Parts: sequence; C-alpha cells; structure tokens
Amino acid sequence: MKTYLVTGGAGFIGSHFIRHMLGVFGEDISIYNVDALTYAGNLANLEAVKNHPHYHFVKQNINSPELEDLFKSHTFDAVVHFAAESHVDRSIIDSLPFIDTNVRGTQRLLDFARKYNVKRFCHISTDEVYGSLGDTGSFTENTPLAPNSPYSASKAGADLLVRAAFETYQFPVNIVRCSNNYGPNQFPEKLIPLMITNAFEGKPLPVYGKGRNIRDWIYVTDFCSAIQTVLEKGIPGEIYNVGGDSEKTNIDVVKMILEKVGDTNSEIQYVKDRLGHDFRYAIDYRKIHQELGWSPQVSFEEGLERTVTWYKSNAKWWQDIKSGVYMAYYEKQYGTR
Ligand code: NAD
Ligand code: TDX
Repeated sequence: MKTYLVTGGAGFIGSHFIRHMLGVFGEDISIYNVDALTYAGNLANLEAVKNHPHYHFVKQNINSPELEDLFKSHTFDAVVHFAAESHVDRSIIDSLPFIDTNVRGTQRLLDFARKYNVKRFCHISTDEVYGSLGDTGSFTENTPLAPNSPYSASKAGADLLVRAAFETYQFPVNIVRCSNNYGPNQFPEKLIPLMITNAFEGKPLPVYGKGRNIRDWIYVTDFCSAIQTVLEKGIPGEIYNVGGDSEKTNIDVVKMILEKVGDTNSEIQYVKDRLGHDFRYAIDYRKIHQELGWSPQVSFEEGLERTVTWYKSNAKWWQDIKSGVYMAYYEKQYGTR
C-alpha cells in the first residue's frame, strides 16, 4: 500500500486529487492531507471522504518547523505539493504571502522530504511560469521561464528550488506545469466560478480590458489523472506540461457561461485591466502524451456544462464563501488566521 502526503488538499485541485486517488485505489492507498486552511482551504470540499479509513487531515502550515513530526512518524512514498497562494490578483495587491508559502514553504517541504527519504516529490506548478505568448506558438518544457506577476514569479522560484534538489542531491522530483483548471469547488475569485456565481446572483460580470486575453482550459479531473500518471510513470528530474486543448478568449468563456446559466439579469461589464496582464497561454503537452500516454478526456463544452450544473446544485457551498459565513465558521473552529 502506498502512503502519500498531499499539501493543500483542502483547496480546489488538491481536494479533487484526494477524492480521485481514493476513488481509484480505495483502501490500497493512504493519504495525509496537510493544509493550513487559509481563506482558500475548505474542508467542505472533502466531505465525501472525511470518514474514509485511509484519509487523514493535518492542519499545519507547510512553513512550520513542526511539519517534521509528520515525516518522523510516517514513511511517505510520495509528496504531492499543491499548497500555494494561487490567485494572481491577490499577488498584485500583497506579494509577501506568496513568497512565504510558494517559495519558503516549498523549500521547507523539500528539506524534510529529502531528509526522510521520500521516494518521489511531485511539485504542482503552472504554465504561468513561462510568461506570456503572442498570437502564435505554445510553451514546451524547454521554454525559458519568464514570469510576469508576483504569483508566477513565486511559482517559478519554487520550480527552480525543486530542480536544484534534483541537480544537487539527485532527489527524485517531478515538476508538473498545467494550464487553467476549472470545475466544481473552485474558489469564486477565479474567472469561471466568479462569472457563474455572479450570473446566478444577477450581479455584473467584470471582464478585464477588452476580454481578448487567451487561456487554455482543462477540466480539473483531467489534471488529476495527469498527476496520477506522472506519479506512476514519470522519470525522476523531468518536467511535464499538461494542457486541455481548449484555448479561449475570456470574453468567449463569459458568453458561454451566460448561455449555460440561461435566465439572468447579469450583464458583461468591461473593467480596468489587470496590471501586467499576460496576453496568452498555450501548452504543448506532447511529452506527457507521447512518453507517458496521458491525454485530456473532457471537452470544454462538456466540462463547462458539468461545472455550471454543480454550482447550480451547490449554491450553499459558494453562498457561504461569498457571504463570509464560511470564514466565520473556520475562525471559530481554528482561530483567526
Ligand atoms: P487553491 O487556492 O484553491 O488551494 C490552495 C490550498 O493550499 C488551500 O487549501 C490552502 O489552505 C492551502 N495553503 C495555502 N498556503 C498554505 C500553507 N502555507 N501551508 C499549508 N497549506 C496552505 O489553489 P488551487 O487552484 O487548487 O491550486 C493548487 C496548486 O495548483 C497551486 O500550487 C497552483 O499554483 C497550482 N495550479 C493551479 C492552477 C489553477 O488553474 N487553479 C493551474 C495550474 C497550477
Ligand atoms: O474578474 C475577472 N475578470 C477577468 O477578466 C477575473 C478574476 C479574471 N479575469 C481574466 C484574467 C485572466 O485573463 O480571466 C483570466 C483568468 O483569470 P484567473 O481565473 O484569475 O486565472 P489566471 O490569472 O489565468 O491564473 C489561473 O491559472 C493558472 C490560476 O489562478 C493560477 O493559480 C494558475 O497557476
């Protein structure tokens, strides 16, 4: 039986990954979820597995020296490192938390994982580390890093520390760089859940600039299966790009959401552009496809349909977040963060 340490498992992608792995491996896997429960961490995302005999939650900051206790008392086959400050707009307003978690936190985790002989360290990174593209081309694993926001710069810093652990100590790492994820349980500050929930509430839909910026979208369960593939077949020291074959302008995404939501009073509102707004991301994922046999399964049309349906049927999940009840609950449980 394999034992995995997952960081940031109460967030959007991490919680999907935990449910995915427990779904695939049942009782043949044991998962320890280390999460600090920042504003983005939500145990409601793990309601379905909270009583699973092989799922364990540990409320801990990855930057805390006490994290070592967990490594002392357990043998981990792999660390899957999702924990991060993840929102670009927040990084533009206040960058230091991004350095604390994404850079320092990653190094602390690497140090413990290496000290306690973890067999594989899978670092979850992003296509944003490559910077911005013009109208053509796509990022390969050899594209030079050129991050433009404090968020992407902190992720690129983490990637370089992970790379250094391999080059210096031959510590068996992988870096997975993925495009924009979407799906159920995504915090409603990111484009797709913000637009869906605003449309349900009849609020304006704030599109930055002219809405012509382009992102490549991947349904979250496809990213989870890519990570599983890298854990099972990835070559130590290698980087794998993961993409969804779904490049869209932001305005097209918002229009598709409006169509799927149907009856709403919401209107598109063009607002001031994001500072340093990357124009376009596009991913060349031939390496993971050709070498490890992975490809995305869910089309954007299908994934968006499922996502809108989930937000419609789970209004309490996002209303609690948007109303602040959720924050009040967690502050009562765990103290002010
Ligand atoms: P998220 O913001 O939804 O979740 C982050 C989780 O990390 C939360 O549960 C939070 O409580 C936890 N966390 C934050 N700081 C922590 C700390 N110091 N110690 C312990 N836990 C901490 O993020 P997400 O969208 O699920 O992204 C997960 C990872 O995937 C991130 O590393 C992100 O950079 C990467 N990524 C995200 C996307 C995307 O589109 N969302 C795309 C590519 C890569
Ligand atoms: O209100 C909005 N209006 C708008 O036009 C918001 C929140 C976003 N946008 C635009 C900005 C981007 O061009 O939509 C696009 C997507 O924005 P986000 O959802 O904030 O994602 P992005 O900045 O592309 O970063 C995401 O993908 C890569 C994740 O947040 C990162 O964690 C991941 O690394």
